[in-house]
Amino acid sequence: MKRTFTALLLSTVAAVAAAQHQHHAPATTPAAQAASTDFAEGEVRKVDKAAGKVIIKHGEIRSVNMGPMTMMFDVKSPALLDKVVAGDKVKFRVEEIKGDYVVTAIEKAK
Ligand SMILES: [Cu+2]
Repeated sequence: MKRTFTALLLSTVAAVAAAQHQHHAPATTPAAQAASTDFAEGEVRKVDKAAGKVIIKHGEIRSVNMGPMTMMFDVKSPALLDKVVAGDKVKFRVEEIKGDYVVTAIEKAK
């Protein structure tokens, strides 16, 4: 009995550890959905307008349950990248669209 419990406990710990590493897991809670219009803060590292991608060092993004990191995002429209260049501090909105994290709005932070 004790051995069974220990095995169960270990598998639970492993599952939790795995979940914590999947920051890109879909946000499924109603609260996260409702917060999808929140703006996150970050700093642009690279703009690739031709590819429609931008690399942003960002803070916490509550709309998609993501902690701070530097990562590449798709953008909804390349035109969104007209007004930002590498080094800009920005506010931006991220939405999860078909499993990808997509920047749907971005503006220079004042
Ligand atoms: Cu991220």
